[in-house]
Amino acid sequence: MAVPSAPTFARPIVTLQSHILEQESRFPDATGALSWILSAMSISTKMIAARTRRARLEDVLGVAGAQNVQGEEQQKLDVIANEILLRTLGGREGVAIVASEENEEPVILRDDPNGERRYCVLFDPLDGSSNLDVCGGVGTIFSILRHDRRARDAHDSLLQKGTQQVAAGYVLYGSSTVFVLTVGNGVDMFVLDPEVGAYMLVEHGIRMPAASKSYSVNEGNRHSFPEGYQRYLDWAQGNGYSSRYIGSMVADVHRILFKGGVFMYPPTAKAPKGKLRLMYEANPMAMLIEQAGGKAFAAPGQRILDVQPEDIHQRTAVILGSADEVDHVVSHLT
Ligand code: AHM
Ligand code: MG
Repeated sequence: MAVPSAPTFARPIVTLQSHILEQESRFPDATGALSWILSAMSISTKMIAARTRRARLEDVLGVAGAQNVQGEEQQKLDVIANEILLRTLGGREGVAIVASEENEEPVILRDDPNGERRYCVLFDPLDGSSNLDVCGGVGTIFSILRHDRRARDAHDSLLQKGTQQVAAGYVLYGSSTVFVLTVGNGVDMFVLDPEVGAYMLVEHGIRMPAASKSYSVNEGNRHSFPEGYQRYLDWAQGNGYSSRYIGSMVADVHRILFKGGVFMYPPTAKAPKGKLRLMYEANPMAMLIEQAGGKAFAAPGQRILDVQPEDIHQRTAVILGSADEVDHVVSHLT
């Protein structure tokens, strides 16, 4: 009788949870705190994905009637997503401070100067939420920093350069729900299997294309961009570039991560320092893009990750994407 051969597993099934544990096991001194925080991001974003899918049915589209700290109207789902993240992260021992786009002040959860090593988590709970009413892609963006126990207060602990991030990621609630993560050694992508309720690893060590003739910017603002950006757009249009802009940073950056190109949000007359927030939009995206082989600048010679923040809600101009395409933009700005 023939002896059955051992089964071959061409491609092992790896969930986000098992991936996090595997990464943790590489660091013998790890306390497990970061893994618990990432697992909180996993469960929170599954809950937000579920609410997003049911938004029209539960009548939670539209505005909540309040304005956030940026003076922008909060969508009902912005508020729901923010609460989900605050409640989930609030239960994790390893979180010292959380800061959200939706809250003017950071929330101090645990601040024992002699306590365990803990982390700060900054997030935009539902970026691009004005796209929700039209079924457009929206996302959650997050950045994780070490809590500085010697810091005088929460702001002092939070105001660290992007280079200090220990992990960053986003979740895109699109035609599928994808979780893109870096813990500083490359970028991995997981897709939520809605039937199983788990994020499954689908791409490991993502490398973005070095070049692609595509730019992503709100060209309606073109006449109020600094001249260098206008010169770049003239050059790109004369050289056969395509324009792709959704108006949802997570969706636009996700496309660029896989297809290449450059995403920009320049200074405008309305937003002279740029519109996007440094600490929970630009920094996590810049870390992901650099980890995938791309570049991320705020201005010529100014890498986003090197900007010293002075305010947790500070805004910045953003130029990020394929290395060659970012170089083309920057070369027109000087
Ligand atoms: P939000 O955090 O209030 O949702 O705003 C951020 C969004 C980004 O997702 C997107 O890149 C940008 O605003 C779009 O702005 P505009 O409509 O000015 O092009
Ligand atoms: Mg946002």
